[in-house]
Amino acid sequence: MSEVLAHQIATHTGFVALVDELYEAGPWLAERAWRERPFASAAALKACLARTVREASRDEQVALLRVPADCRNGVAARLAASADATGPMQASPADAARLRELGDDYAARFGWPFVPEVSAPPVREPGAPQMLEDLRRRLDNPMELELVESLRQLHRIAELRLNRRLGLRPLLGEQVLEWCELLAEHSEPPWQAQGKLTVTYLSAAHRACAARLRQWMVECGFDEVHLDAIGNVVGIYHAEHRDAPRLLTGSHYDTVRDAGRLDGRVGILVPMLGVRELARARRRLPFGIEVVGFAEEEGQRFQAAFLGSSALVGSFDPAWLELRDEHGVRLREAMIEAGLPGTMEAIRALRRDPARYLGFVEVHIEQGPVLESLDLPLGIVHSINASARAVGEVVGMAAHAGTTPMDARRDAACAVAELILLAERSAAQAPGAVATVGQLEVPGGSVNVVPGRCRFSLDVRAPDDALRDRVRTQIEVGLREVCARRGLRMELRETLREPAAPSDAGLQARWERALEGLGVPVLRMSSGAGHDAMKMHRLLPQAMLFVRGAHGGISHNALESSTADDLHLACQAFQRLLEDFRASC
Ligand code: HGY
Ligand code: MN
Ligand code: MN
Repeated sequence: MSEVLAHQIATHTGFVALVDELYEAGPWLAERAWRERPFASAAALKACLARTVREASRDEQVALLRVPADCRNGVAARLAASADATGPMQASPADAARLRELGDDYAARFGWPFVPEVSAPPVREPGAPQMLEDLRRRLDNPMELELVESLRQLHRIAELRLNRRLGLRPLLGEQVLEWCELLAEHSEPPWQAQGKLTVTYLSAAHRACAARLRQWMVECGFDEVHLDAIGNVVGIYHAEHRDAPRLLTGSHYDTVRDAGRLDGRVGILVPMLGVRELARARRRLPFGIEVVGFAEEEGQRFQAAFLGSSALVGSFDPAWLELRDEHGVRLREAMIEAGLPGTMEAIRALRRDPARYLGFVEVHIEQGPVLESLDLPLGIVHSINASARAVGEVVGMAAHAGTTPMDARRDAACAVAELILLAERSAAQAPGAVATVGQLEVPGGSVNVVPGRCRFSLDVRAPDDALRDRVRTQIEVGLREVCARRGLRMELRETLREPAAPSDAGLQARWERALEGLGVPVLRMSSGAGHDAMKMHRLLPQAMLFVRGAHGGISHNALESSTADDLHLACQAFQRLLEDFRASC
């Protein structure tokens, strides 16, 4: 903990004064948090204050959000408050008027003033248009969800005030966000023109991201940087002795369509900064560090996922080379067009020898609500859920929408509609399971034609393989019954089946020691999302570190975000993990 903070909170008087400066809460918050001392770090103090608010009464929480009664309009006061935290926000007279109008609507609907999301370096101050968009979005929130969101923003304002008070700048976290913003400049048409992010395997945008990652790795001081036969960007920082084992780490740089800017990328950039700090200090560890920017994890362009990490564990299926994308381009052709060999010989050569590695770690945004709901910046993954994906098609009979009686139809889309609700019901009845039909298409459909064909995707996940399989089977059997009853034909083709991947206990313990050293409360949690770590699990002991996401941890959505402070802690945790390995070498 910084000297300044330690001194400030050494006395009850100083502590109360600090908490009041951060939250303008009156004495109750400080009094309750004071009982929780000592605080191992600023992160521990922040987590304690946030938890104290979360455990307070609803009236106390709402009172925290209410600016002094004499403020004419919450937005104005919060604009002033945000100015206090991050500098004034510019607004045109029209925007300012609209902000006040929506701010009044907001206060009337929720009973407290709008607490805007304040931004901090490197993200530019969003300005009035962004605040108007946030206000409009949050005006639609259910009451209790908006209370949580508002309190989260209050904690963020308090965090920025504490940083200013202590002269703290989360510079490593800011660097990660800045790099994420720069990588997000590369997106595919038509998404780019809409200001949205889509980077699928080996597109021009994908290759531009690879080039940037390579350049940054060189600038960070990696000894070797190369693009491998799959398109993985590989950076190696040697140990004191070249033939020493290496720690393998990394994540993916491809994205889903209309993606967030952090998914995958954070897990490449955090370790890159770990190496940068070692190189700047001219330090060598008793082990090497190999950072991999996996080229493909999301399975968006071709109906196969984890192409990058599959190559490293030797499970790349040769049949994948013949897969075609929506334009009919084969995977092999896309590779060759991107300057890659496109041969199984080159791909097989990428398999890593497990004897040369200490294990695999991956840093990733949580992509879920748990850390934010517990006001924790980081979490340690104890297992990654099992998953199965499939694509399917139901075939009936196209017919005239106007002349075909309802009891004479063989409507493929109606069958898939039943499937969607069946999938939802099956998963909802199985604790921890999830099922999603994320893609739906009536090929060549017309407004006045009964759908004769309907294609769909199916994604089923669960904490263990048996539950995943039970839900998956239930859905498939149900769909067969629907098709039999409706006189339709169906086909279902599996495209992915990944077993649950329990994290290595030793690596988890290293992450735990890293968090304890930072004074961050340790939470072990499962991952509902799939990650390269679940593929690397086949070859090496693995464990992941999760970083809290903002906006309820939303992901695979442009709202995906995290704070420089949380990402800075992730960088510090990674550095401590390196030191933990060094101490045991
Ligand atoms: O789908 C997933 O869980 C990951 O984001 N690829
Ligand atoms: Mn993803
Ligand atoms: Mn991911």
